[in-house]
Amino acid sequence: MKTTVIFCLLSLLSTAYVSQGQPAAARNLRIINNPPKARNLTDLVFAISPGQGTLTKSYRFYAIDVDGDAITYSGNGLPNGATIDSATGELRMQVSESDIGKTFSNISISISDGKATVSRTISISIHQPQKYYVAKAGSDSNPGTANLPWLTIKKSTGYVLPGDTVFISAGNYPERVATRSTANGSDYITYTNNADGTVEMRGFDINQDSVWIAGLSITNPGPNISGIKIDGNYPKITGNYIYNIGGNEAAGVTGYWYDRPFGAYIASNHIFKCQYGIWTYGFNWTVEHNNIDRPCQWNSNYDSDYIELMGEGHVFRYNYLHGGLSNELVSAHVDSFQTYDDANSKYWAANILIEHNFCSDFAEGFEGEATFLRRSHNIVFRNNIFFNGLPFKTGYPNGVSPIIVHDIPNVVVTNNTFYNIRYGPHWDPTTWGLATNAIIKNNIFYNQLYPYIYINGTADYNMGYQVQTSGYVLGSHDIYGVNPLFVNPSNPLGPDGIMWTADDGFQLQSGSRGRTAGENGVQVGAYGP
Ligand SMILES: [Ca+2]
Ligand SMILES: [Ca+2]
Ligand SMILES: [Ca+2]
Repeated sequence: MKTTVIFCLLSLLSTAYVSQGQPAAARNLRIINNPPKARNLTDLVFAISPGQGTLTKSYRFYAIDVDGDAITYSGNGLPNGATIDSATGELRMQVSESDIGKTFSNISISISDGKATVSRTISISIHQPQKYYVAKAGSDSNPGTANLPWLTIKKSTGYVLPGDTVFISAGNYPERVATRSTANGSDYITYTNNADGTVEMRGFDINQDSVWIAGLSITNPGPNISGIKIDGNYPKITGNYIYNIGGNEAAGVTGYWYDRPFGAYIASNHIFKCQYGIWTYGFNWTVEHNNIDRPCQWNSNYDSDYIELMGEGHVFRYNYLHGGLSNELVSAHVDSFQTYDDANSKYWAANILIEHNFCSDFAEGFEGEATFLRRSHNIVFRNNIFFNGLPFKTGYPNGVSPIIVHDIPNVVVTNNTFYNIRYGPHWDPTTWGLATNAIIKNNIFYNQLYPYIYINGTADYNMGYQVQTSGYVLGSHDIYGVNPLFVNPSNPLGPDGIMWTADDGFQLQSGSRGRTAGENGVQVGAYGP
């Protein structure tokens, strides 16, 4: 991390010097300090119900420093026994049911980057969780109770505090809801259905921490607007149906890159016919068990992809990315996973784990470019199945490639199954040459032009069938020309329709040579270790 930042700074300095011939301009770059940017330095509310006794509550203040300076956190006037971890910003305190209704005031929280300090005086209130209700038969002059519900979801945002739940009854609510940001906490503010039918609405702008959106149907948010936009930390987005959303960066779920929202949990959503499935604009997101289905190029001026990954520390696992159709993706270069950078956006991706995903109907399984900032690194693909690339252009009957890497070091590709894709994994040697330390091991390649090319790193113990090997540099323990004997590749999920079970079509038959073809005799392909 540190090395990368220094490297970027050096390259910026040398670029400034060479292109302008003015060392003074380079010196200016060095002395500018941006103070920490603190998104959630607000009053806090902790929830506890009668009968719960005493609970330990924790809440993480979260700042970013665009210069990459280390940040420290401190507090003054904290409630008795409360602490703040100077490195992580995590506040911990004991809360008792007898504290319900109390407010601890005049607490000063400071965040420093060693050169500048941002401080704010906050309060911590102790709150008994409440339930609120919204229904089509309600009225916004009601109190929001089960018997006297509100009419709009928006109305509830002025009342809810951490720990509260808003139950929304069946119906169509033609509103876009922005959560307010005056108080934060670690207890979830939950917006969910009232278990009485489909709730359809136009999505959320999440502007505070710990908001949970569950079991809603989201569509029609407006031009170039995503179904759910995350600009708060620790949101949970689960079990929603998000559909028919298009335009510039319009995704089922996205984040606000410049605040680096932290710790989003996005799981078990069905994202259907959106221009992009998910943009992970943030840090440390977990994206799992989502069904990202039939991406669609609604606006032909923009690309369309299943997942765009930006940020650090993300995990993508057990997602099903599939269903793209050539006639709905007209000029889009649809990728299962894509990351890129450019001089304006300052995007990058690092320390990413991509495992146990089923991916089909793509031009590229992964398109990773880091040629501008040269800041992306450490992306791991393991136990994924990339199969049946999307007919892309004349001459590309099965997509282009499962993995294309431009200038990203430490890309690891182990125990994946690649089936019916035009070319093999491809490390681009023509840009800055930074795509070093690649590892490509224990994979299966089936029906593609070549196994892999331009690896600067280690490639070995792979198994290939119906691939051309003549003229390519290959691992000495690779095995070619032997059928890996899949169970039934025409039915990847198998008869039970569930991913990663024993009946899956890309499991290997018991007599398969692939059962022991990997390094140290392990099974190759996605069902190996
Ligand atoms: Ca700074
Ligand atoms: Ca793309
Ligand atoms: Ca199965």
